[in-house]
Amino acid sequence: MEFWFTEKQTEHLGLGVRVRESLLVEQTPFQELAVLDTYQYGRMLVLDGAIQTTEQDEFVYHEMITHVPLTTHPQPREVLVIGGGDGGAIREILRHSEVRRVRLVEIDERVVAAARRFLPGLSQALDDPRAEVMIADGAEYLRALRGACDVILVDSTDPVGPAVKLFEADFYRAVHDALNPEGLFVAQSKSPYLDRGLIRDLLGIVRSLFPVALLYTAAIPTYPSGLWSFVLGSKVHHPLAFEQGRAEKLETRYYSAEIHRSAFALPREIRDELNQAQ
Ligand code: AG3
Repeated sequence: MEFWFTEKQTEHLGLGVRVRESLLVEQTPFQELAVLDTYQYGRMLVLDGAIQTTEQDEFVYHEMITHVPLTTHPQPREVLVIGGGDGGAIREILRHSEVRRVRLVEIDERVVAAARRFLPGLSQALDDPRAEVMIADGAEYLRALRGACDVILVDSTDPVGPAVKLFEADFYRAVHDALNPEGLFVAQSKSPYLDRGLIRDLLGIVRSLFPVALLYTAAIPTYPSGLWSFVLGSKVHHPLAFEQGRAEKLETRYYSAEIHRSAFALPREIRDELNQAQ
């Protein structure tokens, strides 16, 4: 008998994955959490029916949410991750020798527990001496960090449940205040094909707060539409003025100096729509 999990990506579109074994299904205080062993993508972390990461394609997302901002900053010492309890972003951040400390604030301790148990390739990084894991509401935690961070990453779920406020102006004002005068941030911002309105609004918020506000993309096979986006906001440093040598030195599978540059080139229609919204 075949078992399939389908992420309902829109009202009318689903991505079906054949499941070898369901390893965990649990209702946490925040969301429904599942870990599935799939034939195509290996183990898969699912929150409220949305695929968060898989063993086979997680490297694209985690490399792109981390190395673009970290290479943009000339000296990223203090890094904060909001969400990302699986540890994948931390693993990539720790490849940067400039980083002295990376704090992770995850709201749902069950996500960390599930990753520790089923996704060691990601979660092992959480035990690194430079990493600190905190179980707390990232939006609250941020308010205590006035000017303390060089780079902030928002590795959240989509705006449902606990993540809704991570897409609102108030939160980005707090991100701005938690960054030091040369700081910058990146947040995952869904699909340019399916979520254009959300991206336009988010970019509008970021433009009103940061002199540098840009969108970049990466091809991620298991996320809705396969094309994913990230919003970057920076107080000083421009991502296209990055140090290529540092980018090329990193041990990566997707990210490179070329990818860093080309990720900011948007399909014409999307570019024009976002420019108009300015
Ligand atoms: N966070 C972003 C996942 C968004 C996926 N959305 C969806 N499948 N509808 C990923 C967390 C990985 N550290």
